[in-house]
Amino acid sequence: MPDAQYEKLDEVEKLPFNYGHFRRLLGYARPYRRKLLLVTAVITISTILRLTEPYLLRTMVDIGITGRQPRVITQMALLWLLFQAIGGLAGYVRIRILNDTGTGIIYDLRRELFDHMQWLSLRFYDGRPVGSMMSRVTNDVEAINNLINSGLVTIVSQSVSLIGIVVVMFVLNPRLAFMAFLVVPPMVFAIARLRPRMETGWRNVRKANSNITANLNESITGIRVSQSFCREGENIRRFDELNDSYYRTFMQAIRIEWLVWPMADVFGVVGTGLVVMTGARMVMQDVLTVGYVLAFIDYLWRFWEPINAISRVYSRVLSAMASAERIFEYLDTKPEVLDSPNAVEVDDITGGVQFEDVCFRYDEDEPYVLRDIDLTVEPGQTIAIVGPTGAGKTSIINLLMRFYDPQEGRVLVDGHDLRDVALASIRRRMALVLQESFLFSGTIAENIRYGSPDATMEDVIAVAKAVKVHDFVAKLQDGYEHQVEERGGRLSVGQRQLISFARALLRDPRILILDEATSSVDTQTEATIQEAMHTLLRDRTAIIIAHRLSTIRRADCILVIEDGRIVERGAHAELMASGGPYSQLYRRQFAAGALPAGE
Ligand code: M5T
Ligand code: MG
Repeated sequence: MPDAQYEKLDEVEKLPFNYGHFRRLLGYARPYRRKLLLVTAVITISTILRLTEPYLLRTMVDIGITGRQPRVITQMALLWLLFQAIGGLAGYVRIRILNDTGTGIIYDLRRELFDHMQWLSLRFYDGRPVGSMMSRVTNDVEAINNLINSGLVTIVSQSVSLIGIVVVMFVLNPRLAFMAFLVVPPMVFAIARLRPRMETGWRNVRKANSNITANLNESITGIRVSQSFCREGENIRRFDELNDSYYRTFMQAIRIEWLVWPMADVFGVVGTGLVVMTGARMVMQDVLTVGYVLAFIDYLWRFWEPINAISRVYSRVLSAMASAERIFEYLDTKPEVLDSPNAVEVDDITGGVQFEDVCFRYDEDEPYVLRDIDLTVEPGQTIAIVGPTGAGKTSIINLLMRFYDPQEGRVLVDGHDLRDVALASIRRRMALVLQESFLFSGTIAENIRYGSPDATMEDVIAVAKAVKVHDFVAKLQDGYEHQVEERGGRLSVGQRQLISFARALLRDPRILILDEATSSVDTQTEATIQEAMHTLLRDRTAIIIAHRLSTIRRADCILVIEDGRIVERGAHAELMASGGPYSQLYRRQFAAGALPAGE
């Protein structure tokens, strides 16, 4: 497990706040703007109503109590009750709507991200830990929801409340208000100074989080190997490191908030102190009544509530921005392999395949894995590719499926350069059995039908019989309805291979590509499949990669690949006669007894 695959934590740097990302984030709130507006309005109204409370209090004290008017006291109490009730109702509406929009936003974002990722090219997936990709679709999306959902509403409603309070305070008494707000500018300045740290802090939290998921995914997938090599202790140690790194990054990010709260309190207390002093003096000079000053101080306390709420949301904004950055990075990755704007739809293909001087490497700064590959396969022919491990056999298939584009040369099907045709229209007529077979959770029948959802059960059984997996399935208690777990966990590797094989055949492809399709199947079963292959491969172009030479003897042409080049080609008999690499390979296997007697 190379540590390089984990995301590196950032150093604090002073970047300008990314308004582009912020605006784009707000875009996700657009579909819900009516609802969000409604919530904001409801909250604003209830906040404004609550703002009258100190005034009710003042009236009660100055007119009701001091002026001995019990009616005023009752009136004020009733009004107060009414406003509380409205506040309660507003709370209900708020929670309901916010839950609704929140889940909606998560839904939208996940969907967009998943849709996009489905189309991304293999090069994107190469070398990115699965868990870290998963983390973006799960955790990062949540963080964004958090912001849009509660954050946005808080910002808007609290700002309204803030403005309301400020206005009321100035109307009540400009001099006191001025005293109270004297502390605001230094506070804003202090928070602005802390922003880069907060930003980096939250970005690191997201990264640490993603590293944990990446490690988790790998640990779970590889548990069999880990246990067999007694690596549990080491795995725990590595996980601890990542877990600890999350702990530390989170504490680092949140620590800044610890600074912000007491700081806000100190500023608040200083401001209030100034007001109390000035207010008391004004009462003694008979400029103001006691109720007035009390109401004013009450407003002042309330003034800090939105300030606190907004600065709390501010850190949520920064955290969501870190997530947004990560999500947008994926959304902005263009699929490399993409239909060109004037791509031709191909109705049907006959199955001719051509490679013209193809050179290919997986990465710009890595050596070529395929060099000057030139080959022509006539429709209906069977071509076999043999060669040592790592020679480039699978890479040829990767190009033929257009999982990647070659750096030089062209890959053609029926004379069409793959880059000029609508990819789906060609892939629809091709079927591939991968070297590592992959089953999806679902029944065996669903897995066989994966690429041909309209196929009948008879068709499914027919292909299963052809690849000799029917007898096995029939013996299962629930037959074709047998649930295979994720990745086919409860089937043998050979059984998985055969089911994948059946899946490919059911598509009735014009071009069938088998990458070691029967390498894990016993020689007896393989031999029987061989017989069936005769009929299976009739009228189809087939490209077969196999290590067992018995599988490929009958091919029309055999290509021997070594180190990314075709070093020999021809029919079995020719190649045997020429005494080149193929014949040596064949003899070695024969000597090792890999061939059934009589072959
Ligand atoms: C050929 C490299 C690999 C090897 C060479 C699939 C893949 C391969 N490689 C990458 O760098 N990235 C990839 O995603 O390419 O590999 P191959 O074509 O898979 O070899 P093969 O199919 O002939 O080998 P095998 O073992 O399946 O018989 O150098 O590192
Ligand atoms: Mg391979």
